[in-house]
Amino acid sequence: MKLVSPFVATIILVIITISIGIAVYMYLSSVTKTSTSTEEVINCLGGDFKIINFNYPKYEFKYSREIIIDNTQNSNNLNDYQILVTIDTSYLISNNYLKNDCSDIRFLDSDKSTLLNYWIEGPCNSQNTKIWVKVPNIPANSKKIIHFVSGNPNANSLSNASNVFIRIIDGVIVSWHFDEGSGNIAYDSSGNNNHATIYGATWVDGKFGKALSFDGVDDYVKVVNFGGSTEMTIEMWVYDRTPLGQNCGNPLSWGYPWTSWGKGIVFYSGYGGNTYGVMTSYNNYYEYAIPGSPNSWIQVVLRVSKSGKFWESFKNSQKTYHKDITDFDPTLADLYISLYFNGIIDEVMIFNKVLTEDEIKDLYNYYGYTTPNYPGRVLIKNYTSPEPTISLGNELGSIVIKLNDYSFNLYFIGNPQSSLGSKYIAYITLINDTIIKKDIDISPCNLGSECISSPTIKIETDSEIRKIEICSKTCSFVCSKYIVLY
Ligand SMILES: [Ca+2]
Ligand SMILES: [Ca+2]
Repeated sequence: MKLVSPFVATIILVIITISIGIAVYMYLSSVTKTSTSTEEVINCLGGDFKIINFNYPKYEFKYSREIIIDNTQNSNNLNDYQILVTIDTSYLISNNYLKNDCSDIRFLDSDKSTLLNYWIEGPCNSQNTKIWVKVPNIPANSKKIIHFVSGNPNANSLSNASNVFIRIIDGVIVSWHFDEGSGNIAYDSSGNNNHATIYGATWVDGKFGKALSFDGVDDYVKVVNFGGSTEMTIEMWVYDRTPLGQNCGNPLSWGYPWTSWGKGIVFYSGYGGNTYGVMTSYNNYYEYAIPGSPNSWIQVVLRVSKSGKFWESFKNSQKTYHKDITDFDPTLADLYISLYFNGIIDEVMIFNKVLTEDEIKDLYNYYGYTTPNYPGRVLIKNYTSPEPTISLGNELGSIVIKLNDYSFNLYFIGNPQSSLGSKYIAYITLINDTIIKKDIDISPCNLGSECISSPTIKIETDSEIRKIEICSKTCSFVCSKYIVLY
């Protein structure tokens, strides 16, 4: 093996350093703006390294537009409120104001700097792209402006439904909001296309938006049998107009358990007088399980479990009845909303699983949004009445914001052979003194090569970084003195 003299090694090192310097300069130049940081060479047995390409970009977004939230009709302060913004992303994409995959969308609070959580319902590249944004505070009786921004090729998607909604419940197989307000079809927005036909029922204001009113004589809604499950939950809102003590029909009948047609599920309100009974099989005759409340909205829930051998009912999220059962094998037929029921019904949801009590409470306390764009999911959101209206305001041109996605590489100097290939740990201290630990694996490389760690080390955090220390196991965990301060 040919030895390299210290002089030659120094020359090589200088050339490499200059090359890397140019590369780093070119890299940083490609980012619009970057905060300043210090770099310090770390001395460590078996090889020295330093952090390069440290990147805490303040990206420039080419496009921004005001979003006007009009809450003037509402006397409530709204906190962590989910609003729906509809944007023509096809226009933005065709004008190079937005990446083709909508990944560079951001929303900023009124201060034009605080990033807001959002979720792109979709579809991207459409004239009507639906995007949900969680707004920390919308004052009562007033207007508020937030900002939509886009147009940065370096930005990655931050779209995340879990960050926007209170809870996401899966397993929904039917969701009728009854918000159409006209026509004779009630659309299922669970994504399963269980659309129902309306016979005689009329559109009225409901618990949430519109609902259907039934005359107690011959009005009903029907959907052909779509099958069920041996684990099920039915949830609905009921407004009963029948006076106390009178037979008030069935809010929901799924199969006709009292005939030879088979076993099914019925919310039966009758001889007990405004007490909703539940029947889960032919051999399990009516149980008067849910006390009624004439002329007021109540949430009615039934959950049935074959595996758990029980069924239970809830009124306004409170459990009202528990029944042990030995079996549950419904032979479900067509489902009817209302048979001789005199009242209003709204927001019917059916799940192919047993909801937890917390999920039932959230459906009672908040609003369950469903969309075919996210099939099988209920997105729990805040609700107020009247809801604030959302409109697009002025276009404001480019805007510069910080993104909390850091990245850096490690660059090795000198003779790194004894340290490369071993594991390093980055200790990242945030402004609030939280420390994030991150393992770093580095492949061996030869002296004279560009020994840059790959892939780039990325750190996503909601906070700013105070300092980064790189600790090497081959240095007995002696840590570097590398410090970044803002
Ligand atoms: Ca409704
Ligand atoms: Ca009628």
